[in-house]
Order: sequence, then structure tokens, then C-alpha cells
Amino acid sequence: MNTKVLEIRKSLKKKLDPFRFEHTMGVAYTCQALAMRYEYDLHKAELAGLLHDCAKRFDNETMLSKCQKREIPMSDGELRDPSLLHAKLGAWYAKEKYGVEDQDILTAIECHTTGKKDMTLLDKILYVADYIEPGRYKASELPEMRKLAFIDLDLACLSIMESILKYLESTNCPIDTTTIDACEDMRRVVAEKQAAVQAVITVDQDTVSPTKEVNNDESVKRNGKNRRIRSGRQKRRRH
Ligand code: DGI
Ligand code: FE
Ligand code: FE
Repeated sequence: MNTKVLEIRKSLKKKLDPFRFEHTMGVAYTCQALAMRYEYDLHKAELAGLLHDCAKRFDNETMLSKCQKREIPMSDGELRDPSLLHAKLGAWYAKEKYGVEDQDILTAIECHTTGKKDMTLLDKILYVADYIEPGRYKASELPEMRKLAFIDLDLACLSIMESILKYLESTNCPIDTTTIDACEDMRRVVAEKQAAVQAVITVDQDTVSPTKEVNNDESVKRNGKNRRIRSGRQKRRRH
């Protein structure tokens, strides 16, 4: 076990309330499980999970003033719902207080609540892990999302984003433009992936169908050799 990880855990246990600490451990664990599945660096995934909610211990007023003091830029959405700021402030703490230099980890923490355009593998791992970690019980469609996360991470990401947007709309919560952009971008990613799969299926069918036609009349290339294929009628004539 890495000593830095042990130190971070110890510090978080002191600073976070017990529920948030348990959630944090669950997210770090789930980040590692997803990293195994999608062949990502386990240590980076664990650090992102451990530190993602490290700033989720301040009230909104305190977060606003801390962000102002540190000149962290705030969006309209964050000003309307400052609870969103725990992500940006968390990335600041991860760097300045916990000594994390790795920009991939810092970015994943910064976008873990809203998502963003062009999410990296680590961004998606953390975003999904935060939603499906074993301690979560309130989020909608959890069993389906948990299964999907280990089958198709992009699709899981999109399903979670759509579910969160639906919830925010239904409760009239102010929606940050980053949350909307993230969902639209993930829709594009999933659609492009599905189109690529469809293209492969179409090419496969095209390679198969000439064979069928050839079977009925002339020859087909098999194992690098042109072989004469007898049609059903020809075969019957032989017998
Ligand atoms: O910190 P956690 O509770 O573990 O999880 P999180 O950081 O993903 O925050 C989840 C909450 O953030 C969830 O209730 C939905 C909310 N959220 C996500 N995007 C937006 C948002 N809330 C508002 N008001 N606006 C958003 O754009
Ligand atoms: Fe969070
Ligand atoms: Fe969280």
C-alpha cells in the first residue's frame, strides 16, 4: 500500500463526516474496479476516487468565499447552486493540500459533478464510480447502471447524465451549461460508436452476400484460391 494513499485516507477520515468518508472509500474502490476493467492506471484511479469529494465539508457560503479568495473562476450555474463548487475546490485542495501534481487526476476531480465535453477515460471512470459505488442507494436505476458500467462505460456515462438531467429538470434545479454540454457530447460519442459498429456489420454483410450470389452461379475466392462452386442445380444434376 502506497504511503501517500494511507496519509490521504487518514486525513480524510478526520475531515469528512462518517457518511462522506464511507462514500469516498466506496468511490475509490469502484474507480479501481473500473480501472481494471478498462485497463487504466489503478493508482491514479484510486487517488481520483479518494480525493473527489475532499471539499464536500463546507457550506455554500464558505465554498463561495474560498473560491473567490483563490481566484477560482465560477460559472453562472455554480453561482446559482454553489454546492457544485465542491468539485473545483476539491481539485484545488488535491493539488495544493494533498500534493497531487497529475493533471489527469485534477481534471477528473474538477468535472466529477457536471461532467464535461471530451471526457477522458479517468473522467468517465470517476463520474460513473461516484454514481454506482456500493454505498449509494438513492440514485435511480442503480442495478442497471452498475451492470452497464462494466459493459460499456460511455453508455453508462450517458445513461447517468440523462437520469441526472431528468431529475434536475423535474426539481427545477438550476442547471449548469457544463452539465448540458457534457450530456450532448456523450450522446455524440455513443452515437458515433454505434454508427461505427453498424458500419462494420454492413461491411460484413457485403462480404457475405457476394459469396451467396457467386454460390448460385460462378466462383468464389476461398483460402486465397479461386474455387469453382457448383450451384444447387448443378449438384443435383450430378446425382
Ligand atoms: O458529491 P456527491 O453527492 O457524491 O455527487 P456529485 O458530486 O456527483 O453531486 C451530485 C449532485 O450534483 C446530484 O444531486 C446532481 C447534482 N448536479 C449535477 N449537475 C448539476 C447538479 N446540480 C445542479 N444544481 N446543477 C447541475 O448542473
Ligand atoms: Fe461530489
Ligand atoms: Fe461523491
